[in-house]
Amino acid sequence: MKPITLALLIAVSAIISTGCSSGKKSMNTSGTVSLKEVFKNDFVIGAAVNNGQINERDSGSAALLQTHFNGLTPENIMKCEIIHPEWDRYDFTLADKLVELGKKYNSPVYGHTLIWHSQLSPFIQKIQSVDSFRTFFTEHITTIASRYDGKVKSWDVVNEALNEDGTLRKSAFLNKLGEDYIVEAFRLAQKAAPNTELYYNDYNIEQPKKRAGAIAIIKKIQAAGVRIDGVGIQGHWRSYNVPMKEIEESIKEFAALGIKVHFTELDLGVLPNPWDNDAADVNMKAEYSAKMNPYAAGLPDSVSAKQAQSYAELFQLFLKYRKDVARITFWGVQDGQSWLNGWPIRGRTNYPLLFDRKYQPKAAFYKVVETKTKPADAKKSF
Ligand code: 9MR
Repeated sequence: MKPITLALLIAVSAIISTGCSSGKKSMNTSGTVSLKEVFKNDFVIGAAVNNGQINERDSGSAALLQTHFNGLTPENIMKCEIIHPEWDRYDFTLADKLVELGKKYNSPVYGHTLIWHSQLSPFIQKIQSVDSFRTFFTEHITTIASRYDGKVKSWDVVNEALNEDGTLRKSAFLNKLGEDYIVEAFRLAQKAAPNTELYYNDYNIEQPKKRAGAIAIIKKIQAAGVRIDGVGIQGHWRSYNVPMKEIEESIKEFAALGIKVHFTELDLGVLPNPWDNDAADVNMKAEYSAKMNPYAAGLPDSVSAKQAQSYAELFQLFLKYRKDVARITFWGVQDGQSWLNGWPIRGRTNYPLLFDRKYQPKAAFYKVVETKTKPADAKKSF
């Protein structure tokens, strides 16, 4: 599509979606279409926030966060290495700031994450005995979950415990505590945070084998009489390669367990993947080459349009299952912030989100809005 055609399309869809009566209800006071307003009867629209956004050093993001989003997830600052840097030292500075920001923006905070094999503090590697490890595990969960009970909406209690084949990932937790560590983590979180929702969170759990592993985990927690309120399907997929059938099946199967489904880290990257898969393992790395960074000078309209179509199809599915889907959180606010600019190859220019580097809504933004305000048009491809 020529730039002028895309610009026209965006302008027209903006006029249409703000001009129709349902569109008007979806506008905020400044007349902008607002995602959180558009989907307010369907699900929470969240965003992951980084240090600059939490410290309010990024005015462009601050405006978008307040206009479009009604859920905040810390991209990094509640992870072990930041919040619990040493055995007997916690640093709640940024987490407390985030809670304050949530109040200011009227956006609940979705805590991420209590137990994860990655981004652990260095002291944990040095713990030798099982007893000491159990003490760390118990105190880590209890201290953090109790401090924020009633202040955060939820916790990803355990993050990414599964391998692709549905078996449990080898981690310090599995190694030291055995496979019951997941149920134990939820038991401790439940005790420390009775007013906080508790989720299991992972990537690729829409895929059949890994999904079966997640279902087994959830059933085990439930069979132990321990509370689990939801599952987080991360959603790091690739534009025009979104596993729609598996996602639909997953929503049905997870909802049948009596828990809510959250899409917790949504982004649809547009760059080639060296292994041609949808992994999100932060340890996977590949070499830079210009061929692997094809859109450094800008996103071609054709790619932008395909991405918009993928987002629209996804949101149509989310709306179909709006009773079961509680939240859609994007993994970042605008393209420049995304982890996908640095993973799995450093120094690339990716475009996975709904807002561009200048904080402007992209074609995907308008297509997503249309799924609600003009569903018939959203179905048409560009
Ligand atoms: O987006 C996060 C990035 O800034 C960090 O460097 C990375 C390191 O662990 O973690 C990223 O977030 C991950 C999330 O916490 C869990 N699921 C996969 C996400 C992308 O790697």
